[in-house]
Amino acid sequence: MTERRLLLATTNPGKVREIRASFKGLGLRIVGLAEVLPGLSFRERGRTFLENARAKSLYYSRRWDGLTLAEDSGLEIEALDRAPGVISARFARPRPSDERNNRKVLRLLAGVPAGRRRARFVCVMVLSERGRVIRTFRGEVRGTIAAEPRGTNGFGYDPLFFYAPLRRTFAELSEADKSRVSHRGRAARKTRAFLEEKGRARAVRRRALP
Ligand code: ITT
Repeated sequence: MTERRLLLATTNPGKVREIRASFKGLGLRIVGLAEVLPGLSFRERGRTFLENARAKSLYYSRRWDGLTLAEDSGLEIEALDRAPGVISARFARPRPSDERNNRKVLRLLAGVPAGRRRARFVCVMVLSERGRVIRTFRGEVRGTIAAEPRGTNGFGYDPLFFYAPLRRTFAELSEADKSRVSHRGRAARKTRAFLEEKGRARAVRRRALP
């Protein structure tokens, strides 16, 4: 029996680490873009996480014969009218980096009091196969933007994202603890449950074959 493969269609190593951990033991071989579609890149143009995640997932799934999972995610800050949102990765143009993006957030929030620094992370995952969307999954988590970066784990805006129930920024959490509460962890668990169900249905169909 051939092992079923799932393409994790993201160029972000932080996402790859977290999603791989969430899918451990799932019984699918998880492959990355560099392995099966080297050299391809997708440019995001959508206005919502869903639009971007769908377009990304379909772009790669049309070029490869198997399950494809892409996700679009980002940080929405209430006091900034939900910026950076879909441009989270590219916020500090023209040369964005995690550090510059974080500095820009702090600059824009200078003088904004603790009570008005509410934010949320959003993650939309889209599972597709051969150019067709199979299902979408969403996760989000609420927090506040800290006055200064804290912690060295994770990636992106994690050092600024303060999660009150654990009294830590996401960059102060272990990967496992972050995953239990994060937008990506939540979306990944829904995706995993769906894939497990789909795997069971597939096994039943196989057994029913004459
Ligand atoms: P792909 O499109 O290749 O997946 P990307 O990093 O460009 O990689 P996005 O367009 O979805 O992906 O941008 C997501 C950005 O949102 C990411 O680069 C971070 O800046 C931020 N972000 C998302 N999830 C995060 C998390 O768990 N912790 C910190 N920052 C996060």
